[in-house]
Amino acid sequence: MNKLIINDMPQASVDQSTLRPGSGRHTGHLLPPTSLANAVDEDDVRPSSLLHASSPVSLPSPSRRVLILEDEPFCARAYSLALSQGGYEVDVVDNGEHALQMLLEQNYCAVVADLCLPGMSGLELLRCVRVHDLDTIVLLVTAAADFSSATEALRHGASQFLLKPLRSKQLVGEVNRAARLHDLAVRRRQAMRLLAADQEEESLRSSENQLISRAIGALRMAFQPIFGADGQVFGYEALMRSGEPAFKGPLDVLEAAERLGRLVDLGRACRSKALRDFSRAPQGTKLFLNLHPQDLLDDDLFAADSPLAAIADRVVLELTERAPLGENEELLRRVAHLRSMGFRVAIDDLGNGYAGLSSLVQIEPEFVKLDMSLVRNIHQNPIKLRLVALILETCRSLGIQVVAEGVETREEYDTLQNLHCPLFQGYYLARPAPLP
Ligand code: G
Ligand code: MN
Repeated sequence: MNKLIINDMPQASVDQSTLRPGSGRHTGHLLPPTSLANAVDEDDVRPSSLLHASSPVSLPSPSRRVLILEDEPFCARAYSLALSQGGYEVDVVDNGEHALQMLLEQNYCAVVADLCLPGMSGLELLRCVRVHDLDTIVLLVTAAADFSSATEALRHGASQFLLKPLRSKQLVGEVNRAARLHDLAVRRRQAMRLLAADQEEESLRSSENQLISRAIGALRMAFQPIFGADGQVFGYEALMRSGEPAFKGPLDVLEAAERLGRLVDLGRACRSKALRDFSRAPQGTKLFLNLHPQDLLDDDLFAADSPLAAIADRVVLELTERAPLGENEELLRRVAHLRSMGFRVAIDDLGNGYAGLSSLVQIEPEFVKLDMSLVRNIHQNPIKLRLVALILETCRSLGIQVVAEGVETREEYDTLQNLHCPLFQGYYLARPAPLP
C-alpha cells in the first residue's frame, strides 16, 4: 500500500514496491488438434520483470515571492522595498493584465493589489486569480474603504483589505501571514491529491485482490501423463488452468498473484486441488507438482501432517531455477528438508537458460526434465542430439531419471527412445486433461 508521509518538512513519499519475475510454472493450455505438430503453448511465454513502482512525490517548497500591482510609482517602490527587506522576492506591475500574465508564470504566495486601477481593478484581478489559482493570497489596498467593495473583496477570497497609507511593518506582517496561509493551502491541496491517488490505488488493488481471490477459487488442475519407455503411465504433471474469465490463462493468474503478493495462496490452492484430483489417478503413478521458488518459503509445504506429506513418496516437486536456487543456502536447506520428508525433486526445464547445470550439481535431483527446446526437432539437429545424449548418459550414471518434455512428433519420440531416454511427456503422447 502506498504510504503518505507528511511531516513538518514539505515532502511526501510513496512507497516503492518491487516484485520479482515469475517462474511460469503451472502453465499449460489445450491447443486445437490441427496445431499439434508445431504447437507453441501461449502460456509458456515467461513473465518479464513486474516492476510496479510509483515515483516519490514531493511537495513544492513554500513560495517567498510577492507580486505588487500598483500604478502609483511611489507606493510601488515603498512596498517593494519593505517586502524585499522582509525577505521576499518582489515583482512589480502597474496594470491588471500584466499582473495576470505574471501570475501564470510565477508561483506567488501573495499579491498586493490596489483596489482602484485603470484597466482592471484589483477586484477583477481577484476574480481572475480565483479562477486560475485558488491558493494565492490577495491583499487589497485602497485609499478609501468603501463597504461594498470590501465585502465583495472578501467574498472573492481576499485575505485582507488594507487601508492607505500603509505602514511597511504592517504590510510585511500581513504578507508574512499570507505566506504562511499560502504554504498551508498548497500543502493541504497536495496532500489531498496524494490521498486521492492513494485511495484510487487502494481501491484498484482491492478489486484486483477480489479478482485474484475469485481466480484462485475457480482454478482447476489439468494432468498431463508422463510415460515410461514401455508406454506405461509413470506419473502425471499437474498444470494449473484458470477458470476465471477475467484472466487470459494460467500465466495471467500467476502474474497477478505475484504482483499482489498472493503466490502463497495460489500455491496452496494448486497443491490442494491437484492432490484432491490425484486421488483418482491409477495406483503407483506419481504426481509431478510445479513449485514456485516462493512456495519453498511456505511453511504449509513443510507440515509433516499435511495430506500432501502423507503421500510424499508419490510426489515429485518440480523446481525451476528462476532465482539462482543453487546459490541460496536457505532454499537449498529447505529442498533438503522436503526430501527428508520423502518428497522427490525434479529440475524443470533443464536447458532453457534458467535451469542451468549448477542446480543439477547443487540439488542432485531424482529427476531432470529436459526443456522442450532441446527436444524440438532433435532428429534434425546433431548438436541437440549430442547434448541430450550426454545429459542422458550423465544422469544415468548418477541415478537421475530424465523426462523429455514437449515431445510433439513421432520423429522426436523415436530419436529419444533410441537414446534410451527413460521418460516422455508431450502432445505427441497425451495432452493435459482432467483426470477421469
Ligand atoms: O514449465 P513446465 O515444463 O512445467 O511447463 C509445462 C508446459 O508445457 C505446460 O504449459 C504444458 O501445457 C506444456 N506442454 C506440454 N506438452 C507440450 C508439448 O508437447 N508442446 C508444447 N509446446 N507444450 C507442451
Ligand atoms: Mn513443469
